[in-house]
Amino acid sequence: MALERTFSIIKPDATRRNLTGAINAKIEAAGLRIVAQKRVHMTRKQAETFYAVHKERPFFGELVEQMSAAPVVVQVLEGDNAIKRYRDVMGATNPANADAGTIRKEFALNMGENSVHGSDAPETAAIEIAQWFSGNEIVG
Ligand code: FUP
Repeated sequence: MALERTFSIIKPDATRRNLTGAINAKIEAAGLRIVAQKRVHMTRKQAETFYAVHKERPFFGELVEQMSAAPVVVQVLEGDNAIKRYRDVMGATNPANADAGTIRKEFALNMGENSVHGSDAPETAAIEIAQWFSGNEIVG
């Protein structure tokens, strides 16, 4: 199995409800190691850059608004097949479709306020990690 890194965000809806620890417990129980972590308040510009791939979608404005409305916790997670492993623990984008036991099933409020982000591919993981962490902030 390949040791990989993925990028994670604990989103404003979750930090507001004091769920950082509960979500980290699920991450660690899934065999992922939190090798970098910090709490930041995204600017609108940072949120727009982060979600640039969605800029033509109808939900873009609301997404940027939500992501910059309150602090988030950005993280780098490491483990075997970390990208897929984390996507599995996160559950489906719409919590109504998420499997039992997943973060989104247990904690997400709706499709927009769905508690966590996780990279979807190695290329995006590398770009997203580089947007938020310098090399010496990641300690495996
Ligand atoms: P995911 O990778 O599961 O976070 O989902 P996407 O990259 O497709 O979407 C990114 C974020 O956009 C979601 F977390 C929430 C928001 N979104 C909506 O608000 N409405 C949609 O129809 C799709 C996504």
